[in-house]
Amino acid sequence: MTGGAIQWYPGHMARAMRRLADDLRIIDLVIEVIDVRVPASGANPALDKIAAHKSRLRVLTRDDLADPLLTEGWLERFRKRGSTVAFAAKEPSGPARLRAAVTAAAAGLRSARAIVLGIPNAGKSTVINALAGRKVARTEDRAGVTRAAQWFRLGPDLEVMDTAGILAPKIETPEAQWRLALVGAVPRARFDPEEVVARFYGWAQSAAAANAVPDLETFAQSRGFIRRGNLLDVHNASWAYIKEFNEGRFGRMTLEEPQP
Ligand SMILES: Nc1nc2c(ncn2[C@@H]2O[C@H](COP(=O)(O)OP(=O)(O)O)[C@@H](O)[C@H]2O)c(=O)[nH]1
Ligand SMILES: [Mg+2]
Repeated sequence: MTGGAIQWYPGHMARAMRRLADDLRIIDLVIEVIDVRVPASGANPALDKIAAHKSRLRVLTRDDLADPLLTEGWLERFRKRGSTVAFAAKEPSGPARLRAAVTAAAAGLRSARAIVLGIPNAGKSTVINALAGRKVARTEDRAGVTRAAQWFRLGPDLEVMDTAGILAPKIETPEAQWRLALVGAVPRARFDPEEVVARFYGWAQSAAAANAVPDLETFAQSRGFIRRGNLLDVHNASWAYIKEFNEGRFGRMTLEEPQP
């Protein structure tokens, strides 16, 4: 991945952040959704600046797909900076725990208005639906929140916007690039899936040696990605590989460790 590929539309990101900062004037509580498999690259540090004076709750999603020990480590680390809760969409007690965490985070505020924010595919709609107890999450406005803001009530004095705000992921290194691509935060047209799989496999050899992570050729063979002439269709296999990773088929993995 070239250096150029890392800086995808920085101008757009700057504009979106300015608009979000503007929108945040009517918000008291920021619920930041972070994919717990990429807790470092999956958070946009610009939010720390524009939401510096807001109450903040971090929701670490996809706990069911992550390494439980590393989730503990990340929780401990994030909690030094504010309220943080781990969340797995399918966990039966998840929605109730999430609602309790949001209510607690808003406890000191009078008539709080909350918004759910996060990078693409972080789990924002899932979090909104869990909070609302029904399907409410509509198409998001990439640049912020003001377009026809609608709210649902979470408590007598607590409202949550029914539309999430999208943060552009900040891709600072080639490592962040493949990790964000792998977890679905980068548009498909903007990366080469074979390269992402190769980099992930290289990482897994040392960092996730206990997991049964196949190399792309073995995977392609075992899943029958064979073209005429008995050639392997590694391109289509690489998309299937990424999909299976995100279904947890290679085991629970966290791509980034908290630094001591
Ligand atoms: N396994 C698992 N999948 C999740 C979880 N949260 C969200 N997803 C899935 O991830 C995908 C993206 O979630 P979504 O809420 O639409 O993300 P958004 O783009 O941030 O709104 C969907 O297919 C969800 O079902 C979770 O905790 N565990
Ligand atoms: Mg969504």
